Amino acid sequence: MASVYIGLGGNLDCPKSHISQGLIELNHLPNTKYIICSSFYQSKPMGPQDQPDYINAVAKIITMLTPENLLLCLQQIEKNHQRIKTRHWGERTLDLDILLYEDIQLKTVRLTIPHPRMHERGFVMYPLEEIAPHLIIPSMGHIRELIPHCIYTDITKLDETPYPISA
Ligand code: ROI
Repeated sequence: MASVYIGLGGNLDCPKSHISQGLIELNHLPNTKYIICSSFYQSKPMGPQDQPDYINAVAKIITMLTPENLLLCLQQIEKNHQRIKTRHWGERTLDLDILLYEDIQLKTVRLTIPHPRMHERGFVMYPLEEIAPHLIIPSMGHIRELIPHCIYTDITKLDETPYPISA
């Protein structure tokens, strides 16, 4: 089984429920088990500012799916949430990104792991640090050392977590 960290985010139609529901769908993927999720974090949009604030979280799963197959599954979950591409860096109901897959480094046309811009994004790095404070990110370094260099840091940790997943 591979340990994988997934970034979840959204800013339309009650994003907290989309994220909570997304976790349940992750847990239902073949040969995949949900392990833990961070609290919710709220942040200003990176990209056009005339859109609602984002809610983000990071989850850890374990899976036997390959990175490519996992990506296809995540795209299907996004579709289940009526995710429609409106404009570049525009609003969305649910966005799911593979951040890390074990300590694999991979670059194909469809997929780059580790996620190439994760280290800049406070809305990824803060929730990731919450659930993996000792993580070392391949080719980037220790999470604690990367966080002070984040660019997008206008982020608030909410006193709420996604609703729990029962076994
Ligand atoms: N901005 C924030 N704050 N959070 C996101 O998850 C997010 N996702 C995106 C873009 C549009 C780049 N901006 C974001 O895909």
